[in-house]
Amino acid sequence: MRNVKKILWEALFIILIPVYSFGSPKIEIKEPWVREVPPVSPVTAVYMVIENEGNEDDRLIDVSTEAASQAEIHDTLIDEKGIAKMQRFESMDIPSGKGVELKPGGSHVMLIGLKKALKAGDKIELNLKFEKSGIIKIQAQVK
Ligand SMILES: [Cu+2]
Repeated sequence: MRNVKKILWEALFIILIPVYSFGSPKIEIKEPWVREVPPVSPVTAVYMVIENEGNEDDRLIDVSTEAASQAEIHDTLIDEKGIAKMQRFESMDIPSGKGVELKPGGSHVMLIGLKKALKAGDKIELNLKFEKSGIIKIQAQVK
């Protein structure tokens, strides 16, 4: 009897594992926008809310755009003197059920080497590459 119970429990376990491990992130990008900068500025920042309604974490691993020669993932950190400094990261975690807000004074996508001046109202296209969700194309408005 003991053995039968054990086998039943094991069978149940084997059935349940695939059900519970079948998770996936569900990424949605909300309110993307680009900061308008003077035409002489070669850099600007892109902000947005990255939501993950899925049941698995994801990670932003790359950003590219035709509008700039380089796009980097940055965060703003306060150093020991209280001065805000930007730091580059190779990736950004997008936890399941939470998501991340990229906002002024915090994390952002830095565009370096703007190919043309961006005026308020212009739109640029960005490719956000996620570890599990793949590439998501978005349009961000300059404002
Ligand atoms: Cu930056």
